[in-house]
Amino acid sequence: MSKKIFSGVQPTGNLHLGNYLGAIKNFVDLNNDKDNKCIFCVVDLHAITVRQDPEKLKNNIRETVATFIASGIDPKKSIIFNQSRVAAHAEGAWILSCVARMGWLNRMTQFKEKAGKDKEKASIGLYSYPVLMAADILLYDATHVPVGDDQKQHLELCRDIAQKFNNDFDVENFLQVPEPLIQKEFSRIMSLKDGSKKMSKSELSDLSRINLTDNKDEIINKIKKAKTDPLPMPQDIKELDERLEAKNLLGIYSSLTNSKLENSIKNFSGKNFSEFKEQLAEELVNKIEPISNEIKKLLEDKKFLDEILLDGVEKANMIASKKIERIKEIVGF
Ligand code: AQP
Repeated sequence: MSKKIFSGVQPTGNLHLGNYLGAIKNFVDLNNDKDNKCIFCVVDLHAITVRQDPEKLKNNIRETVATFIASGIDPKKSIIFNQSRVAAHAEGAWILSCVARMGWLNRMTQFKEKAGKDKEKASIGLYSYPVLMAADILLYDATHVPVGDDQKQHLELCRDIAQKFNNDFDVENFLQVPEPLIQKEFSRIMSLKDGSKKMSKSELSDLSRINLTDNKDEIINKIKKAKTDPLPMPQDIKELDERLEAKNLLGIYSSLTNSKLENSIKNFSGKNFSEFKEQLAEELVNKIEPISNEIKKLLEDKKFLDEILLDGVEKANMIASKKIERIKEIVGF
């Protein structure tokens, strides 16, 4: 069955292995299926929910496009564009924010995590972020949304908003209720320094993540320094509940080698971490180094990247502007 795919990545710099294994790798597979219509959005409106340096943001937008292409997304097959240049996203977010309920947003755990203790000082945008995300998806009638596990709750909210809009305005099936595409295994990659925290762009320590722009030496060094525990490698999957760092590293290894976690455990059972880490670093270098080199090469050709965005903006605008016009008519504008 042909799928309409929509997903976004924030241009907040430091795109990392978690973004790759949790989302971008999946984008590439979907892009390669000729039956799918894919739209990949650089969500710059989302990025400014926390303070961004305007000059860095410009570069990060290009770097995100370069990362998509270097990872294997073909801009001839998929639409790649940045959100701020398609006005329907901001307009749609406002209208849907009048449909979404405070109680729904109050349950969003990502806001609680990102706002931290000082909620009063968080931007309103950070709070209403999931409503903008719903507009992004619903404007394109997306049937499937590939995301990492951390976005599952936001996608459920998007489904609730679509259903409430359709009910409130008595327009059955007008907004397509999308299905999440979350990988069954390894959908949340954790920090290399703390197996209980997700790998993240905004974590201060660069040693906590493998950036997609890291070179071979950086990758090897980060894996050498990755936190483990004093025991030998686990022998049984049950041990992993208590050994979060081992679980994360074995998960990364399994995802990279397309193997079952149980098989990876069997391969390294009882061995020293150092032996496993060598193999893991080798797999990572094989996967990430070519992407990193390609990103750097693409970034030298800003014109090429800007043209891809321009072309994508035009195509996205054609779809989104029609949908927002219908939405406006339905609400009575
Ligand atoms: N650690 C992760 N494991 C698996 N998937 C992940 N994703 C992000 N981190 C992990 C997925 O990557 C896609 C793009 O994410 P994003 O850049 O739009 O936003 P994010 O989830 O807020 O990313 P970060 O790294 O966590 O950024 P900060 O530090 O700013 O909060 C999404 O599909 C996401 O699920």
